[in-house]
Amino acid sequence: MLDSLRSGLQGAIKKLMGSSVVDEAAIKEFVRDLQRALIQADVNVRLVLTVTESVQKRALEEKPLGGMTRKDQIVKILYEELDKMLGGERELKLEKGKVNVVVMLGVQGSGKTTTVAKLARLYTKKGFKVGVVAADTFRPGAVTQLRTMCDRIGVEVYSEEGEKDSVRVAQAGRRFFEASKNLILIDTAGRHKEEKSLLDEMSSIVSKVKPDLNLLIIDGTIGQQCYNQALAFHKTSPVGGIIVTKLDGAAKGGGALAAAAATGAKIYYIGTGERIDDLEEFSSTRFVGRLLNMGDLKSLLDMAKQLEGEVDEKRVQRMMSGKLTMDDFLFQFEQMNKMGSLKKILDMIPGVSGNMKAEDLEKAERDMKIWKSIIQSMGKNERNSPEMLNAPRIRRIAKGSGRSEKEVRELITKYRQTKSLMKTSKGREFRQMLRRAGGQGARG
Ligand SMILES: Nc1nc2c(ncn2[C@@H]2O[C@H](COP(=O)(O)OP(=O)(O)O)[C@@H](O)[C@H]2O)c(=O)[nH]1
Ligand SMILES: [Mg+2]
Repeated sequence: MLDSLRSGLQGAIKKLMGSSVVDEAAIKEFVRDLQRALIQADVNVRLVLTVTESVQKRALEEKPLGGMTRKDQIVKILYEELDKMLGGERELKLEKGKVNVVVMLGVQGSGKTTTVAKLARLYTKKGFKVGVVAADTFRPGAVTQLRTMCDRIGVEVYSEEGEKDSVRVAQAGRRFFEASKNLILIDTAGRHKEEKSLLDEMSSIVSKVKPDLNLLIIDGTIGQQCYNQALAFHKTSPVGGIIVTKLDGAAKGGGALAAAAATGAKIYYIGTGERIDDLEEFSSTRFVGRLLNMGDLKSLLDMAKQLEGEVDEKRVQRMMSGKLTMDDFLFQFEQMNKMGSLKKILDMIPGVSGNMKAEDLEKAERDMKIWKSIIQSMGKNERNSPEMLNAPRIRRIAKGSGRSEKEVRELITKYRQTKSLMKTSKGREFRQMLRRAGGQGARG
């Protein structure tokens, strides 16, 4: 799914990564490429402009975080803006302690009835007591369709033979299940060709039944129309969540983004087939990650977050004055390692390459574990003034940490090297890097 959008966005990123300088012209070109990709994928034009304008603004204004290049920073911004457009990471919150009433909104054929059955199945599995109300009173066979599916999964259905008033069925169904269920799903009709009367019917169901949540079911294959359709529903009955169906086919998928943006509601699930289990939880992080071809983008972002908040100023001051305790040493080494892992992640992004080799990284991680255990066996004085570490102390620490004396000596050697390195120009560079990682650099 979403192939055209994916290849468009990835093409834009690749080009950015390949450019020799990231100046205003390069950023603007990147933004134009993004616009083209999004528009080709059927994303609403207004929306495309909103998103790309904020990408451009931030890309021009924000300075990269420590350990990140300008290019990475821009990709990170794009990611964040797309994620924001999709409503971010939120889960559909239904509480078992109360009766949750959910009404389906959507035009005929969008997949409401199928989705009701899928949800009934999923939430039964999650331990909810689910009741389904068949309030599609118009289409012949609608009740049977729902019953057939729900019987198979053992979910009770409320329907009224001969009753033509869908609002009354919805109300009666709610009352019928209120005492025995904690999740009531109301399937509605979408019979009206003419949009206005459909919207009117939806809005009277919503005002009479007073559901906790209006779920908009949108057909992912209708592309550009998604935006207006979602907006029309949202105006009459505020949409609290979205499910995009039929994303298993050749859907362009841009419509899904558009529907979310039109309502400000989050896409909670996507339908990926006609069978009852073809319902996937929607994660915008994963979705955008897939679009941008960075399965591990999330880890990259987490890492950036960690780097942002981690350096404490006192420690940096102390280290800059040339003093170095064992704890500082370990801390510094950990920071370096983090940069290393960050590089590893950056390596996965097309066009970017870190220069840390995998073996180096593994060794560093191994060393760090060993050193940590050794340092933990030192007394406070020993940690603060490692010069006092003589042979008997080394023996004691080796014993206490379950490490060999050789390993303890190696650590001390590494510590001494680092300490003298801190006084050289390279050390200065490193201290600057630590400072940047501390966030000062990011803010200028
Ligand atoms: N491929 C695919 N088909 C779906 C999906 N959801 C629903 N459908 C099909 O779309 C058609 C209309 O679905 P239905 O639930 O009756 O829509 P309603 O009119 O809104 O109730 C049916 O043939 C469903 O099998 C989906 O996620 N993927
Ligand atoms: Mg139906």
